[in-house]
Amino acid sequence: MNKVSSLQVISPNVKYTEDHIYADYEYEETLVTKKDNAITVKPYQTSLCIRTARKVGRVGVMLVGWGGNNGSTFTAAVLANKHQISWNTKNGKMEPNWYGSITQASTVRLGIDEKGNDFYVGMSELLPMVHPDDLVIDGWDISPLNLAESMVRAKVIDYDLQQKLKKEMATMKPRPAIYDPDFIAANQADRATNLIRGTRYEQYLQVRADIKDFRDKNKLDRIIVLWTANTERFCDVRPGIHDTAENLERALRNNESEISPSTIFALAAIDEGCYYINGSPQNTIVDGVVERAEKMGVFVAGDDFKSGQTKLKSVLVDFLVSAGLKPVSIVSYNHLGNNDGKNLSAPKQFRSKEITKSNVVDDMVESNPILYKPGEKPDHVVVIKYVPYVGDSKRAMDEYTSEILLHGTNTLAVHNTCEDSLLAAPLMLDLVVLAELLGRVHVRRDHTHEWSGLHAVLSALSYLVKAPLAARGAPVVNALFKQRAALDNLLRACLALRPATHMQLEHKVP
Ligand code: NAI
Ligand code: DG6
Repeated sequence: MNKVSSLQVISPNVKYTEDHIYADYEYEETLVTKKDNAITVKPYQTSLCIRTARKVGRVGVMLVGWGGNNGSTFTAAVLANKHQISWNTKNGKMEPNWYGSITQASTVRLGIDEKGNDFYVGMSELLPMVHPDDLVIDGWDISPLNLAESMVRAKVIDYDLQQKLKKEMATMKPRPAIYDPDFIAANQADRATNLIRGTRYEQYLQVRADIKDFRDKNKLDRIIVLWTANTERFCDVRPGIHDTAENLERALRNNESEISPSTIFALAAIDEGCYYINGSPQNTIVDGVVERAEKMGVFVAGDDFKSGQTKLKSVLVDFLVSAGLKPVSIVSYNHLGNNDGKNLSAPKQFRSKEITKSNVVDDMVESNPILYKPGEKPDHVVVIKYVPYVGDSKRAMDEYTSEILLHGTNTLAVHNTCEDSLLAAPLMLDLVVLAELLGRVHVRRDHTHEWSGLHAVLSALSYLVKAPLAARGAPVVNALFKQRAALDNLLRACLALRPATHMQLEHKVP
């Protein structure tokens, strides 16, 4: 079970009842207007009541692509931690951990102690969150291999740990899935033998039946469906098909070929009251899906886990631009040898990934008109090569060239060996844990208003993805530590705690 936090906020703005945490929160922003060359700044405040349900309930995770490297590694990590399984390696006996998970292995600055020193707590201690040990896992895969066979195929988990997990993972078998060869690389065809047959609408109904079956058998209160299947090509978004929930449903019933398997999974999940999270780059969550999620009062989030090379990119470019240095050339090369890399060796699937790996610097560039003229961007190239020998151990090599004082240049060259699935699995956990928590958060202006959930597009999870989805009209933030601060401060707000400013005025003002 989770280390139940003894954290208690003593404040006139926080009230604990048996079922909820109530927080009266003053949200402050600054309104800036610019007219000609005159800039005026006007602080404003919005009072919010925030309610967090304390009961977590039974939480299920259904992975689309369960038999993949990420899915089998995630499952192995949950079981190894749950059963506290140790294993032997050439470097000695190893114990399980959740390194790489911000909910399980990172801390949030809470404030200062009586000596004026910063005080940190584990993120999962701030508010009641589902514990990884309590997650119930299921899912689908076009490949028929059970999870033990999938783990062996993935070649990610140490051999001795595999041996200790095999028995339990062999009992886990992915449900037949929706396969459309038009959306993933042709080189995936040999895996595609565990399939839901029939029209797209019949497939949708089967996925809904699977979710019902999983919920009823395990008596679940909340299910989160997480896509960790192969990258699809972008679907050609068409008015009259993808633009509204009604059109999407009609098109589905008409077996429209431009509705992707991932969009069918998303619709089925949403219609079963599940949250749907897209761990891959394709444009699954079209407007019709968002509208459906809004009507059903569930979350959608994505796109594309941000696990290694791109995560570093969003830090380095933020550092350079905020230091007044001008990145003018970014070259992101990588090669990998897992099945993801095999699928991405096809042009249309590569294009999906190229988009999400490239757009991640846009907000940082646009934040500094001193360095960049309107529309000006660094040269930015993404290269992905499939080299079977290296397997899941992706080699990322990046070069960042920036203009510095008096048109000098600085070049950063980085070699980053990303064990892709060992980096992605903790993010999968965080996406599930945080989505489940934020589903128990409701807000209202004051007692004269009804409580409402957060917006259906859960942009609060942007720290974990490359191409964050946001509510219509909302700005997209990719700078990693802005994303992290936004998340930390949202969790603090649920306890009526002001945003962390790191000003340490206690030590600056006499
Ligand atoms: P993988 O190829 O090992 O696993 C994908 C699984 O999905 C395979 O078992 C395949 O049989 C299955 N599959 C394909 N189409 C399906 C469908 N329509 N329904 C159900 N199952 C289907 O790939 P890996 O390494 O696990 O990555 C999974 C996804 O996560 C990929 O899209 C990848 O781009 C994305 N991703 C991976 C990251 C990482 O590994 N660090 C980080 C960011 C994104
Ligand atoms: C090619 O890089 C394979 C991709 O699936 C990436 O490994 C994956 O998207 C992780 O991306 P990044 O850029 O965050 O390491």
